[in-house]
Amino acid sequence: MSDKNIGIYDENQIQILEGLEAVRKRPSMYIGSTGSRGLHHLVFEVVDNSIDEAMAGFCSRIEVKINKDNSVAIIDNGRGIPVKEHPLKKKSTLEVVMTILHAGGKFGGEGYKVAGGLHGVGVSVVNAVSAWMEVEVKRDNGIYWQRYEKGVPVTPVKNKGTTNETGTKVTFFPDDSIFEDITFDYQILSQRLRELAFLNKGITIVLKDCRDKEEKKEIFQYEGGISSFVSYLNRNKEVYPQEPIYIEKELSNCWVEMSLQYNSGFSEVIYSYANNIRTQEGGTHEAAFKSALTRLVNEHARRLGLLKENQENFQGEDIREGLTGIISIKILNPQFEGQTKTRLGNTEVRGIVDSVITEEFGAILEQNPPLARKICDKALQAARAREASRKARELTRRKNALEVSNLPGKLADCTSKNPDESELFIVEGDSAGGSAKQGRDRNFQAVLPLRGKIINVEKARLDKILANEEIRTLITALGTGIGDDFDAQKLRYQKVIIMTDADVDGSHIRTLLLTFFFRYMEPLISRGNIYIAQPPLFKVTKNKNSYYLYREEELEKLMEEIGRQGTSVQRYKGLGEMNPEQLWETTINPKTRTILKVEMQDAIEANYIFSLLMGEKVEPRRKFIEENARAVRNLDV
Ligand code: 0RA
Repeated sequence: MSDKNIGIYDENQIQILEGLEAVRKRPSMYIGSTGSRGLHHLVFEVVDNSIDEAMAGFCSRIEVKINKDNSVAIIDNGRGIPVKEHPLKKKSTLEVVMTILHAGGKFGGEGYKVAGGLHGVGVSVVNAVSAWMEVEVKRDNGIYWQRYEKGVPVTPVKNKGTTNETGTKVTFFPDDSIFEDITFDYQILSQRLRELAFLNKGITIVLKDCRDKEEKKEIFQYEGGISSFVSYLNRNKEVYPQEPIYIEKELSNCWVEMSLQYNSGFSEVIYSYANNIRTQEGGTHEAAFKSALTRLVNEHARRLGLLKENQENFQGEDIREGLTGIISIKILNPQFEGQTKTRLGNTEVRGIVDSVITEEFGAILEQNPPLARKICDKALQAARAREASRKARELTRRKNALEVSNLPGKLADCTSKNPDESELFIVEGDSAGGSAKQGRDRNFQAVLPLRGKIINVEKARLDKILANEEIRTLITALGTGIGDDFDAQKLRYQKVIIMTDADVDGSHIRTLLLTFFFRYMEPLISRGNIYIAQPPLFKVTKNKNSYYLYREEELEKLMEEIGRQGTSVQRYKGLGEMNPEQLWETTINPKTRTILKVEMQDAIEANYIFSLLMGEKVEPRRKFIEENARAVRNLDV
C-alpha cells in the first residue's frame, strides 16, 4: 500500500466515507451530544475497548493522558488491534477497525463486552469526529502506526520497529467544528475512570493531565472491587459492619458481584451496573437484589424471634434505611431498555441474581448471628419510624387528592393549571413573599413563602421530616407526593425556582431545600425542574438611569464607566428591600431575569457532598470547608 492510494475510490472507500460522513453529519446519533457529555464520551468509548480487553483477561493497565495540546491518548497493554490483512477488505485490519463503522467489535470470540447505552459504537466513530487521530499497535513482534484526519487515513499503516510487547495506543484531537467546546474536564474523566477501576477489580487505570505546568496524576487500582467502592461511598461516615459485605459468583454465564454496608444516616444509596454501565433506571438485577435482601432479612428476623407471628414483615425500605449497596453484573447480551436506555431488561438475570444473593448472603447471615441481629434491629427501628410517619404522610397525601381547594393557605397559586407553562417561586420570608406575590404574573407564576427554617433532612427520619410544616406545605404545593408515592408526572409546575436572599441565611435555606430535593425528589433535579433565582446585589443610579448588578466584580467596572460623581449605590441585603416592581423587573420576569438551572454532573459525588455538608460528622466537614473555602465566590461576611 502506498500514499498514492489515497483519493482512489473503490467501492470499499466509498462505503467507508459514507459511514463516517453519516457520523460527521449527525454526531449526536452516535455519541449522544456535541456538548461536554459527547466530548467525554469519546475518551470513554476508546477506554471501553481497553476495558473489554481487560475483561477478556488480556489487559491489566490502562492509561489516559491529556496532552499539552488537549489531545488525549489512551494506552493499554492488551493484545493490540490486529494488523494483518483483513480477509474481506484486503487491507490491514487495523485500518478496517479504525475506519469502518461497527467494525470495532471483536471478531468472534465473545466476552462480557461493554456494549449498550451510548457506548460500544466503535473507535471509528471517535475517529470520524476527530480533527486527527493516530494509532500505535504493538503486536506480532512489531510496532505499527497510522494517522487519520476526520476519519480518513492520511498515511498507510507503517511498521515502525520491533517489540515483544503488545498493546494499543490511540491518540485523538476532537474536531472543534463538531464540538461546542473541546476542552476536557479532569474531574469528569477522573470520576468515571475511578468508577471503572472499582467495577473491574485489580485493573490499574492511570489518569495524567499534562496541560498545566504542574502535572496531575492519579492511579486507580482496587483489589476489593465494588467493596472498595462501597467503602469509598461511605468514607467519613460511621459504618456497620466495619468491612463491607461482599459476594461474587458466576452462574449460568452471568457474573454477579454485590457489596453492602450500613452507615448511620437515613438515606438509601443503591447503584446498579450491567457490563460496567450504570443502570440508573434499575432493571431485573436491581429488583432481584432488593427482593432477595428483603426476603432474607425477614426470614432471619422471624428465626431470631425479632418479628413475632402477629407482626407484619419489614418492608424493603425499612431494610434499606442507611444502606449503601452496589450490584454489578456482567452478561453476554445485555438488553438496555427505558427512556434513557439504562434499565436492564434481561429476564433470565432475575433468577440468577436471586439465587446468588440468597445462597451467598444467606450463608453470611447464617454464619454471623450478631450481624444478622444488628441488621434486623436496624430494620425494626426503621419500621417503627415508618409507622409513626404514616400519619403525617397521610396528611400530605389526602391534600393531594383534594386538588386546589385544599392547597396550603400560604401558597399564592397561579391561574393556569397547565404545568408546562407554570412556575413556582419558593421565597424566603413573608415580606419578600409579599413583594413576590404582588410583583409576579399571576397567570402562570405561583409563590410559596417559607416562614421558618426548613428541617435538615440529612439528619432526620421521614417521620420527623413530615412533621415539619414547611416541608408538608412544599410537598402539597408541588403535587408529586414523596417517597414511594412520588410521581414526577404530577408536578404542578415545570419550573420550581428557589429565591432566597444573597446572604448566609439565604444560602443556608437554599442548601436545605436542595438537600431535600436531592434526597426525596431526585428526579426533579435530573429532569431539570429545579432552578435558582438570581436577585441583583446592587442598584446603581445616576441621573435618570438605573443599573442592576448581579456580581460583585461588575460594580467597580461600572463605576469606572459612568464615573463616581452623582452616582448612588444601593446594596440589596435582602429580597425584601425591593418593591414588587423592582423584584419583577430584576428577578421574576422571564424576559429580563436570569435563573440558574440546578444540574448534577455526578450523582455519586453529589451524594458525598450533601452528606458531608449536611450530615452528622463535624470534623470531615470542617476539613472540606477549609480546603474549599478558597474556591468560594461571593462569600459575604
Ligand atoms: C479488534 C479485535 C481484537 C482486539 C481489538 C479490536 C482491540 C481494540 C482496542 C481499542 C483500544 N484498545 C484495544 N485493544 C484491542 C481482538 C484481537 C485478538 O483476537 O487477538
